[in-house]
Amino acid sequence: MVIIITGTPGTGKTTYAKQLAAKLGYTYLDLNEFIIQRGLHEGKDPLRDTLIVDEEALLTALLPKIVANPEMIVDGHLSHEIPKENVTKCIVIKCELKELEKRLKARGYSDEKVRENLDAEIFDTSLHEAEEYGHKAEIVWTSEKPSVLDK
Ligand code: DAT
Repeated sequence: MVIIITGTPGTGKTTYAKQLAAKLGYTYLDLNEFIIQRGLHEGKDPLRDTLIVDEEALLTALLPKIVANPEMIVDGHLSHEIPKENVTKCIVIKCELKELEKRLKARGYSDEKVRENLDAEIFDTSLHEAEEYGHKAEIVWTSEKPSVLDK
């Protein structure tokens, strides 16, 4: 079973993914680390302070690894770009906005980067992208779920 854990930065992907990997005895893969170690990016986008990822090269490097070890948890906000044929389960991690803002500020993110990530969370960007890639996403909240939402 290959489980992908996606969501806005700061929502709690890594915490959840590592706990799940330990519980299931699965291999944990940090997709950002993988991208950096293999040089699967074209540097940093100076405006957004994020890596410009070579998505085609990422899949070429990643898919054989997943096929070779199907008991894997893949943690990263790009993990939903893995084709659905190679994924058993897609989990989108979500977090209430005030709590997410606190977490992002605690990371020392600029106001702009905090805003950008809050917007991504408000618009459910990860969830929509995951669905666009054909994944049937399951949502996990790492904060108290906002009462007005029924997700
Ligand atoms: P991500 O991998 O999505 O960037 P993370 O796992 O690094 O997120 O967590 C971001 C911060 O939030 C970190 O300080 C730990 C905290 N956190 C994660 N899951 C949590 C939870 N279920 N309850 C409270 N805090 C949590």
